[in-house]
This record gives sequence, structure tokens and C-alpha cells, in this order.
Amino acid sequence: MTTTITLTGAGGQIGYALLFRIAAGDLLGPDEKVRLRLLEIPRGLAAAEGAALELQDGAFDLLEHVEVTDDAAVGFDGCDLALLVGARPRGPGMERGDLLAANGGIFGPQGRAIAENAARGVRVTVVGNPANTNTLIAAAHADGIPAERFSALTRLDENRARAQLAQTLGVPVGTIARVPIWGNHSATQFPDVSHATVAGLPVVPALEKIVDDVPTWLDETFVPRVAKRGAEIIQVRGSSSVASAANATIDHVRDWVAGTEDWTSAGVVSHGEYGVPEGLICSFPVRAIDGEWRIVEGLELDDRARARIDASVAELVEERDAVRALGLL
Ligand code: NAX
Repeated sequence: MTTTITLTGAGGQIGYALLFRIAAGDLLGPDEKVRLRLLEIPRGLAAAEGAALELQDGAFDLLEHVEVTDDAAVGFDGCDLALLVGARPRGPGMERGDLLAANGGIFGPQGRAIAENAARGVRVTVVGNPANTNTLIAAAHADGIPAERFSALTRLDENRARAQLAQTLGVPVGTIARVPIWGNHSATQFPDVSHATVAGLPVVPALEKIVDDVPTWLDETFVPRVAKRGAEIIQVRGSSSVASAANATIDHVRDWVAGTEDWTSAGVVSHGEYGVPEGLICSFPVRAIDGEWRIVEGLELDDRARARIDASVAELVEERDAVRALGLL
């Protein structure tokens, strides 16, 4: 079988890190051929064309075809999986409203182009920031495609949270599970360890053996470290997260398509779960079953978790109201 994958922002950093892993089979496994459509704006076309030449030189068995375009109708033609990575970054002096407006001008038309051109059953993953609200805008413009087919990447935040826990506990990261991210992919996000496990056992008692005051450690060290990890990477590396973001995108899409045994995190449309207003794109603990995200329901939230989730959801509501006021929804 062959899957058609459209990558926007293919001439950018994350695009470059993603393409070769997709072509190597990391996304869909060793038996699925892929057809790649690289969608860029005119300024990014040369970089995307260069990446396409290198893809050719990779001689990947699974790669059937690569096309580079700045025409969204061509880019999303027959697309099964859309990875919306290209976005307008915040420039100097740009207010949040300007950023939302600039991205609304990208994600609205892309949502429409997906609805008009993509394959039935298309799944859309939004990486470009502000990811949750960009997802909301794209889904709102994609007439005829259920909002459940759109999701925002918060897997990088979850991976960061699992890695921080593993490091603190001195255990392999693969032994840490159930660390959902709630809310917005922003500094208000809530990485939640209350249901987390290490080798199948609750994490909190394990932390209590290492950390003096676990609630304080969570509030003052763990949560800010995860939520501000992107800024830390920029400070140390001099550039934003790239390979780890591409890796998380691979994890997210692979799990969505192939299914998960346990929980992961994704920004998905709310139907009112956990009191999150209907229609918002909010990160929840999710499972992927039969190609669909299912929010893990019935979890108990203590007051601390509730307050943090409410604060992040309030930020999502503000973003939604701002894009509504701009006529983008
Ligand atoms: P780059 O600036 O390297 O690349 C962005 C590319 O998108 C550029 O080549 C640009 O020409 C292209 N582009 C802009 N508008 C476009 C449009 N309308 N159609 C097609 N392509 C378009 O950024 P990069 O480091 O690759 O990051 C991409 C996005 O990911 C940014 O918005 C960034 O904030 C976001 N991130 C999201 C993360 C997440 O966890 N959700 C984490 C990593 C990253 O920060």
C-alpha cells in the first residue's frame, strides 16, 4: 500500500528532520510505501527542493514519489496524512493578536484546501504554533471533515516530562508511562504525574523516596522545567527544538495510525470532557483505537491539577475568543 503524506513547512528545520525519518519507514513501518508532497511558500521552495534532491539521494525503498509545490490544492491532493508544520513565527514587536491573525491566514485556507483536495479519511496533525488554536482554525474551515480528524502536537511535552521523571528516578525512560499533558501547548500546560507509573507501579511513592517535598518539587522544578524546556533548548543550543520535535511528530502520527496500548497525549477536540468547553482543541490523556483518538475519561483530578488545567483552558478560551474577534472562526 502507499500513503500520501503532505508536509507543510518542508523547507524548514523540523521539516528537514522529519522527511528522512518518514522516508526510512519510521512513521508507517517497513511495509508501507509513501508519496510525499512538500508544501511551502515561495520563499521556502528552494530549501524544500533541496530536501527533495537529498531524499532522492537517500535511495529509500519506501519512497515512491516526492513533489514540491507552493499550491495548496496540489499539495493536499489525495493526501492521507497532513503534517502542518509551516507557520508564521512571532517576529520582533509582534503582539499575540498579530501572531494569531497571521497564522489564521495560513491555517484557515489550508483547512479549506484539505477539505477540497485530501483523501477521505485524511488525518491532520498540527505542529506549527500556536498549535492548539491553529488546529481549531484549520478544522473550522474544513467543511465535511469531522473535527476529530484534526489534532495538535503535545507529544514533545509528554516526551520531555517522561524523560525528566526517568532522569530524576534514575530509571530507563521506557519504564515511565501515563504522564499526560493537559491544556495548551504553551507555558500554561500541565504535565500530570498523579497517574504516572514506573515499571507499572505508581510514580509518586517512588519520587517520595528521592525528593523531600514532592508537591513543591512538582510545582517549582518539574512542571516549569517541562513547560519551559523549549526556551531552555533555545538558550543552550541557540536554536529551537528540531529533531526532538520531529521525533515527537513521528510518535504522535504513528500512534494515531497504529493505535496505542497505553495513554499518550494529544490536542484533540473537546466534547465537554473534564469540563473543557466543547469545541476547544485541548491536550488530554488519550488512547488511539482503530485510527481514532479517544480521551481517557473518569480520571480523578485533585485541586492542584484542577486549578492548573483550568488556567490552561482559560488561555485556550482567550485564544479562541481572539481569533473569533478577528473573524477567523
Ligand atoms: P522554520 O522557520 O525552520 O520552518 C518553517 C517553515 O514553514 C519555513 O520553511 C516557512 O517557509 C514555512 N512556511 C511558513 N508559512 C507556510 C505556509 N503558509 N505554507 C507552507 N509552509 C509555510 O520553523 P521550524 O523550526 O521548522 O518550526 C516549525 C513550527 O513548529 C513553528 O511554528 C514552531 O513554533 C513549531 N513547533 C511546535 C512544537 C510543538 O510541540 N507543537 C515544538 C517545536 C516547534 O517549536
